[in-house]
This record gives sequence, C-alpha cells and structure tokens, in this order.
Amino acid sequence: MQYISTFPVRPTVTSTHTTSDGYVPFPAAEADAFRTAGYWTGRPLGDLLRATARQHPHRTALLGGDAARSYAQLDSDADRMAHGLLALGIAAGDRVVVQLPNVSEFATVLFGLLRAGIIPVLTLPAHRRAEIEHLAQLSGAVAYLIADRLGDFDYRELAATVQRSVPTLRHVLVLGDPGTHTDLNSIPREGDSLPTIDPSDIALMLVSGGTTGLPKLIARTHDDYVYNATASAEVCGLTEADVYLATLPAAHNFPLACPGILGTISVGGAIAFLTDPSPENAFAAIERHRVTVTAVVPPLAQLWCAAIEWEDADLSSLRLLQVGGARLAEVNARDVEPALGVKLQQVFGMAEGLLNYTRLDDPADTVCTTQGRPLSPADEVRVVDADGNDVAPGEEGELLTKGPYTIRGYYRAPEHNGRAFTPDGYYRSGDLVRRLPSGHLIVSGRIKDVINRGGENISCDELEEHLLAHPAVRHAAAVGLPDAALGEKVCAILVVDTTMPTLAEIKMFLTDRGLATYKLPDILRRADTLPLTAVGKIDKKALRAEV
Ligand code: OOB
Repeated sequence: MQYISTFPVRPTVTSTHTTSDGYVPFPAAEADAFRTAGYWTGRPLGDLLRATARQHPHRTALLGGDAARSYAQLDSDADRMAHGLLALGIAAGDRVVVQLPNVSEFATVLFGLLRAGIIPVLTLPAHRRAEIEHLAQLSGAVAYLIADRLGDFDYRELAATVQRSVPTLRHVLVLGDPGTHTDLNSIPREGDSLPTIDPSDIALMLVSGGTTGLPKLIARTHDDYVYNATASAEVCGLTEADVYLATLPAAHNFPLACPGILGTISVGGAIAFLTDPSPENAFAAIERHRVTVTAVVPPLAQLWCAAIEWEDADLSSLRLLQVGGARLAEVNARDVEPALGVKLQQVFGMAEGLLNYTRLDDPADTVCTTQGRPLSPADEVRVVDADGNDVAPGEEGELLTKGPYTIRGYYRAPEHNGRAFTPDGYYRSGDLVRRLPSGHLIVSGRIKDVINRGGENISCDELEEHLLAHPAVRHAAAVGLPDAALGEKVCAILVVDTTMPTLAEIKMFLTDRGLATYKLPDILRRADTLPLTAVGKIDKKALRAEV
C-alpha cells in the first residue's frame, strides 16, 4: 500500500458531534483526509471475502472436517445467510447480538450480517445475563444469535431470560438444537438483492473491556475496520500460504481483525477455529492444520511454553505467535522463541482502535521489552501528564490517541464520552506508557480503574456496584493484585454491617445476579473502613498498598 505522508493532519476545527442515533462519526475533514491518503478505500467489510472468493474460489477458507469450506462456498453461504436474515424481517441498520463460540459458522454468520447491512454486536461466550441484557438494551437489538450450548452452559436458557427483559428482541436464532427458539439453519435463504453498503456506516460493534460501570459499545465502520484488518495483515506479512488459528474468542478485536480472521480472509489464507485453547487441544490443532499464525494472551503463552515440555507436539508449521491483551513480562517474552520455536510478536491494542505491533524485523530485545509501535503512519499518539501536557520524551504518561481506525466516541454514551475523549478527539486510553525514540511503547500500568485478569478486563466500578447490592455490604472496593499466572487477580474488600459473607457466598451471589465467571473475586478481605482521597473517592492506590 502506498502511503502519502502528510499526517498528522491537524484541521483547524475538529468539531465532534453525535448523530441522533448516538453514534459519534469521524469529523468530515479528517474522514476526507483518510480517504485522500488511501487509508480508507471505500470497500464494505463483506467485500474482503467477495474479492478473495472471486480470485481464489477453490482455496480453502475454513478448515475443520465437515465444516471445511472453500472461499466460493463461504461466499455463497454468507449471501444465503444474509438473505435469510433479511427474510425474517431483520433490516439493514438493525442490531443483532451475536454470542457464538469459536466455530467455523462464526464466519458465515458474521459475513451474512455484514452483507445484509445488519450490525452485529459481538459479545463473548463468557458474557452472562448482566452483560447481554445491558448490551441488547443499549444497542436496541432486534435479535440474539447464539449456539445451543457450550460445555455445560445452555445459551437457550439465557436467551429466554434476556428476551423477557428486553422487549425489542423479536428473534432468538440458534445454531444447533433450537429448543423453543428459531433454528438458524431452518430459515429460508433465498432473495434477489442485497442492500448497498455505505462504507462510512457502522459495520459492527465491539464490546469494550469496560472502564467504568457496564461495558460500552464500540461502533467500527466498514472503512476503518477494513483498514484495521488489511494494514495488520501487511505488518504481519500474511499471505495466502498462511493458516490462522482463532484461539482467543473470535468476537474479540485481536483474533477478529489484528489481523486475525478478517486479515486472513483479505489475503486468501485459511482459518481454523478452536473452542478450547488448552495446550493439548491447541497443539493438536496446530499440528493437524499446519497452523502458521495465532494470537494469545500472556497467561496462555506462558502455559503453552510450559506445556511443550510434556506435550509431544509438532509445532514446526507455526511462524508467528502474537501475544497481547495484557502486559507480557520480559522473562516470559524471552521464553517464547526457545520453548516453542516460533517468532514472537507483541501486540498492544484496544477495541477502541489503536494497535501497536512489534515488527517482524525488530531486534529480539525490542520484541521482548516493548509492546510494539503504532500500526499506521496516521496514528497520532500523545503521552501526557495528569494535566494533559505532553511529557518529556521517554517519560511515563497516559497514552492519548486518534487516527484512521480509532473511534471518536462510544455508542450512545454522551456523558462518558466527555471524559473518555479530549475536546479535539483523542481517546484517553487510561494506559500508562513510555515512548522510545523508535516509537515503540512500553506499557507500565493503567490509570483507569480496571483489573486485567489474564487478558480479560474487569471494571472495578461494575463489580463494586454488584457487591454493594449484597444486603450485608456497606462499602465495597475491587482491586487487582499482582499474580504470577494471570497478571492480576480480583480482590474484593468489603466493609460489612453484620456477618462477613464467605468468598463462596459472594461468588454465588454475583453469579445469581448474572455476572460473568471471569469477573468473580479470587480473594475476599474484610475492612473496617476504606481509605479515601482528598475529594472523597475510594483511594485504590492506598487500598492496593494495604492489601
Ligand atoms: C485488547 O483490547 P481490549 O479492548 O480488550 O483491551 C484494551 C486494553 C488496553 O487499553 C490495555 O490496557 C490492555 O488492554 N492491553 C495491554 C496490551 N494489550 C492490551 N496492556 C499491556 N500490554 C499489551 N500488549 O486487549 C487488544 C485488542 C487488539 C489487539 C490486541 C489486544
């Protein structure tokens, strides 16, 4: 791709507005600049598949036994899916909550929705009632698309509960045994034409890791997400010879488009889906499919490095292991190449946009000690102090960013947007970083109140709200405590009026409230009072030091 290096663009006016629907678009002047410079190519996301299917109809798109599909087959399956969804009365612009495990039908469903102009709200298999209800309500979803079950969890029961409390949900579509709902595979799939897609429209919605309260919706446009996936594919040197293994949940930005599933489709590579990322299972899949690239979070990378000692596996096909989502400690980074015989790439990204990659030709020290540098020449990164002033080069500060694939506001969250974005449109990441002269970033912590447990972000506010609902609890605080395996563990500190509940009772209470399992506290502490800051907020820093 040819880049014109006129960036950063600093238009004199960067007015940010919100549409009546609650979407914050890119300001017109900046959007024009991204088009002129060739970052935005005016292609709908569904076109990535179309183009590859035309060029290489017989190449394998999806691997995996009976579910294997050539590009021509996947392309036609996606069209048929689009027609079926439209025939049900779901219209372009409608939102559909998608919650699927890592199965190859994920690709058919995703492209079916994209081709129909229907906006998928991509939730993770681990989300439960509290999150799904909130996301369905916030997005105004008309349908909820699930698999029948995963392990011993039955999504059909969850769907029945959610449907009772979210009146906009007209359909529950099930992959597998539908129970009392609609069988996704039984809907008729004929139709004449598909809607024309405006590439500046919302293509899909990702779910934020959450900084305050409940998760936010991140609306990504066709233009910005096509660039996200294709530029990532280029940085990773992805070609049609690559086989990508979707190890992390496919609805997450990292395996979806960094370069992940979408990047692989854009170059005509093959994709295999993995529902269980245990070393035994993952190694078997890598061996069977001759996987060349996959992405994991640091705890999984550590587990794989340890497991190779006792698992007898041939990982010789693997050329690139991407590790990101949370800070990978240098000692663990140094383990990867010798243990697994694969090149490491650190990825520091966020669903909101900005992606940083170590480059394939970076020296080993850079790969092991930094979290990469921005993907795009048009990514604008500032490192600022608490007053919003740029820090001296190499000093620690908060990362602020904007660019051709970073959102300008969360969907339907005007009040929060006032805090999470600067008036001139930079996203305040909440991440503390240092920038090296090469542009590489080292992530040193977070100012946002989020616990990162094995790559899963847990909002302290959200957890605290649920804890406070317990009848015995007067004050509650959640903090992350350092943990060798997970990065951070969830510690809940309670000030109670009566008897202190046990950890098991608290977990049960939160589970009954519909909270996802990964958000449950690992440790419970009792306190008589909580330390407060000057303005009366709970002083997390002091609290962390105490516990
Ligand atoms: C990825 O996206 P999210 O939205 O789940 O989480 C973003 C946050 C970042 O703001 C940062 O706090 C943390 O997760 N993070 C890292 C990191 N990668 C993400 N912290 C330290 N080192 C890293 N390498 O997690 C995500 C999205 C796309 C690609 C990769 C990760």
